[in-house]
Amino acid sequence: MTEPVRLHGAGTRARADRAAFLRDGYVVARGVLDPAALEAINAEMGELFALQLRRLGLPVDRGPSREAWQANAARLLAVDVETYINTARMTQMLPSAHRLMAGDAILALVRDLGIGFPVVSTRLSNHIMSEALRIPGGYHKSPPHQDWRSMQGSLDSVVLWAPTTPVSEASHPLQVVPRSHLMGLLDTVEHIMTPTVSDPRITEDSYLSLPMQPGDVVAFSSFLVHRTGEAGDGLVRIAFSTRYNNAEEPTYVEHGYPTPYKYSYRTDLMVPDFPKAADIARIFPDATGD
Ligand SMILES: O=C(O)CCC(=O)C(=O)O
Repeated sequence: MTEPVRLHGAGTRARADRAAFLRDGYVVARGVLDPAALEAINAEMGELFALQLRRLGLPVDRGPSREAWQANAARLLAVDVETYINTARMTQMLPSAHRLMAGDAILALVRDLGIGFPVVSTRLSNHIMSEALRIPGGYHKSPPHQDWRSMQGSLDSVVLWAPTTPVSEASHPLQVVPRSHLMGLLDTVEHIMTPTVSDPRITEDSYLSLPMQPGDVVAFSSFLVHRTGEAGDGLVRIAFSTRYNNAEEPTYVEHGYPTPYKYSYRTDLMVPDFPKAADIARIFPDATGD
């Protein structure tokens, strides 16, 4: 611990413990983010689900509780899986979430850990975890994995994971394998979501759950083995994650900044015959369709 760093509001925090990070592969930084900002993001995410429920003529539970948030999301999932998935994805597009996960507090933490020139590796992810929100046949809990395999960036790249709801041992905590980053890149087997680590040194009792409060952030090496905790308390657990490479790490510079990510789009019309001239005129009154 060295000198304090000014954070949100009038608060200060101790610098993140780089020695512990290098040794264990992760560090939990307490009170890094403003809980009020996280609460506001929960409300914005909830409003996305509410907009779709209203469109479908379905009721909307009010209030900031996890119960209401989950009930609304589950109601949408029950009637329209595709719209649920689109809406869950849309929660990753909120400017407020981007601002938070690329804000001064997060970047200060990343720099504390030795990332001299942080650059975003991957688009923001939101992990909405609840048995009640399980997508039929689709993605649910993350299996044991190392993020480096999908990032393939700088060797010192870090992942930041920040819950917007309280996380206990019983609410699908993030589980890490301390010191597993020291094993380097491990072998994998196929999995529906992401290649899963397969290594006899990683056993069930290797995992450590990380209970956290909104405002806490865990930063971990992209080589650290981690997964979603199995146990749930029946209520939704939400966490954003983001990943940073170090643009000045010598091997990353030497390799010429390669990226494994592909960003593409379709050009056929997803809603047939839309938009027509009348649709355009709803936004631009001067539009004539000529
Ligand atoms: O939120 C979770 O449970 C899993 C997150 C994760 O695996 C990741 O961010 O790589």
